Amino acid sequence: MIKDLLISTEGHNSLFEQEIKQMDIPTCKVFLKDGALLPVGFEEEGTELYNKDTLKVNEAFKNSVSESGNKVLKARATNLTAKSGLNVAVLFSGGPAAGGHNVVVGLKRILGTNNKLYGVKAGPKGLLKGDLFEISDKDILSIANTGGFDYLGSDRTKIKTDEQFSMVKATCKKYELNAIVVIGGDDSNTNAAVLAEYLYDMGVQVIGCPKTIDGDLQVGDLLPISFGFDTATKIYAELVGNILQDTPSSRKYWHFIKLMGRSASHVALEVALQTKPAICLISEEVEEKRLSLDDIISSIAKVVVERSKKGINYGVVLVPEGIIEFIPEMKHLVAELNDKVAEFSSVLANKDKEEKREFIYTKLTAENTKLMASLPDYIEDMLLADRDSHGNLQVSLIPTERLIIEMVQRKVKEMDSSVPFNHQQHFFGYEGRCGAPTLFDAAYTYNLGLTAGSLILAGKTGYIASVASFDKEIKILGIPLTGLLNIERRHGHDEMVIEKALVKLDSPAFQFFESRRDDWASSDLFNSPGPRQLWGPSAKQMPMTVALNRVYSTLKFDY
Ligand code: FBP
Repeated sequence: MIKDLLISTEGHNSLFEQEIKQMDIPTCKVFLKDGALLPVGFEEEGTELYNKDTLKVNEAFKNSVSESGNKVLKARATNLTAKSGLNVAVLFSGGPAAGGHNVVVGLKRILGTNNKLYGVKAGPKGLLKGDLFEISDKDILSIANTGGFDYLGSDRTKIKTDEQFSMVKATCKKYELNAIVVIGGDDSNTNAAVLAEYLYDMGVQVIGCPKTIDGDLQVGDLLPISFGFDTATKIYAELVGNILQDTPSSRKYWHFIKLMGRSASHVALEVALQTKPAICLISEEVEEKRLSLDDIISSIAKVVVERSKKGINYGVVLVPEGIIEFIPEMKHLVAELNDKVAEFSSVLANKDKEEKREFIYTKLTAENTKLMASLPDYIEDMLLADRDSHGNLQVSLIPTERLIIEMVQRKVKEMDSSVPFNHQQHFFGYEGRCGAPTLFDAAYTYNLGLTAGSLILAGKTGYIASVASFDKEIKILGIPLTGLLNIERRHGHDEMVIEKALVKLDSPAFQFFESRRDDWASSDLFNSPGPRQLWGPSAKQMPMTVALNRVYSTLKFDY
């Protein structure tokens, strides 16, 4: 009997998965009429987007801007009459984030039975290769509320060459596509903006959906957070809470925990608010206050020594994954390395690690050569590793936590050699990306799917779907992608990309953290938030940073 039960749970069918696939997903009222699900129409919301490079962007994206005028759209209360005969493709792009499957579920349901939804296999690469399949109603039942991107797969291909554009056009023709939905982060939605412009003449609509656990795809009240952030931070907060609980139990270790989040420190800040560790570094603060590596190390060592005087020889330090690029001296080095790695990519490709280092020393300024040579080999090698196809340094591969531990150890010894400093290092990253979505992410993503599908049925192109105002009267929005583009340096030259939203030091979330962190450092005030819940007391809790920054009066979301 038990053996049969165990066999029946094989293939994504644990008792938990059986239950969540059946779970009702909270749905925004605007999509419901007499209990039936209906697409919404759109009207102008009243905001026109403008930023520092708008004029240049408007010039490069003439079609999209002439359509949208860079004006934000909001759902109209009246529902659209259903369309039929459309062929829509959906793809995941970039790193996985919990809830992606529910976007597909929402899309499929809102498009209805008279339109076809195609899944693109393995991300943008699949779009180039024309690797699509039709999504059935049965598939949808098996993926609802499940984690991961495994139903379609994903990749990080940037679509930019003429050859790639021709391949996309060929795919559109082959499947007679009317629309493409790109589910991705800042780089992937840059892809979506470019595709919308390029496919405009063919009449193929392109709509983006905001995904990334990093939480750095945000547009104030219009797009408070990307999906996947809530699930990832709740998973990390559970693990960090468990480690915090271990520290006064075993009383012997300092734990240095690197948390994923390529650039911005939203993940680290959220986890800190949820758990209250002794120390949490915030990359944006390091950059703005121009803290050197030595300043950071000294501040950590000081806390270690002072806690030791009180008999507390343990603690937790949260380190944001991307901090290395925010330390001013390292930022200069990385910027120069990015240019040189792009310029000499073919030469570097044929060299081993040691040869790469020797070669690059000859190409850097004297100051950067000195800094590079002072770093341990394991950091140097990772700084020279290949960038991803969007030109990003692969910070998840850089063991920053190890570097910090080694330097803190030396500093503590210098300050007071009697202080014990035993340490452990961790990296929480991949374990947060594919867990089953929290109720927040499950609802958010399903409604994003309904929004993206409605934008398509309303004939819109070049927008990113958004769900906002989580505290009351959820708003359904379409934000023009061109309004989010800025010029940044990538691969050694200027490119139009969606700017990453970083932690602001004048934001309510950072300021609350700043007001509490000294107390968290001097005595144990940590808490353990426990496992994420789909039902139970904390099921309806939204990210704390979102509630603080959007100045909500509640932590509970409401559909
Ligand atoms: P996205 O921006 O594509 O969502 O990916 C974010 C991320 O999870 C980062 O936090 C991390 O640095 C990176 O992906 C790791 O990438 P990879 O999966 O290529 O190792």
